[in-house]
Amino acid sequence: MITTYIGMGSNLGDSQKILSEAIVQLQQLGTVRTSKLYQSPPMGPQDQPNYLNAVAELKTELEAHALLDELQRIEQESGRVRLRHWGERTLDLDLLIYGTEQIKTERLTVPHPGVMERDFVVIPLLDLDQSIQIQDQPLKTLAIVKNPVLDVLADENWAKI
Ligand code: PH2
Ligand code: MG
Ligand code: MG
Repeated sequence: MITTYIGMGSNLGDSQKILSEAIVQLQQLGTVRTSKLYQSPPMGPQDQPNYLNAVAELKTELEAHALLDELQRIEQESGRVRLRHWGERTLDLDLLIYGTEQIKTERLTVPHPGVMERDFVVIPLLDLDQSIQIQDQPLKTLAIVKNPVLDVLADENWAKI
């Protein structure tokens, strides 16, 4: 069993419903715990709505690329719309961390590049495990943890229907 972390984002449609339904799908792949649910100003083009962001911890037997296939299937089945690079989308599922593995293939880079610069990823990761490290860097010591520009919308039970 590998402990993985999936970054979740949505800023089109009924984002909380879309993210909740994605959690139900992730539960088919293993055992899931959710972070709190956050609202976050857009990184990238500013003329797009705020995002809802969260992170799911998934304990799974799936190999990393098989997990990526499943995440892309869930994105597509949610009716994913992605309008532009860094732009608005109905559902984004990013494989952030896969155990302690470092993976670099054409399809997949893990740990996900940019994790450490994004408060909307780091803060929810810390909800799930205060001791998470990436390449020997404990996330809780990062400067962005001190001044996050995130609002908590709901506690970790947000996805329970
Ligand atoms: N995702 C993007 C682009 N910008 N900004 C925030 N706050 N949260 C996101 O999840 C996000 C973003 C493209 O995936
Ligand atoms: Mg993303
Ligand atoms: Mg993505």
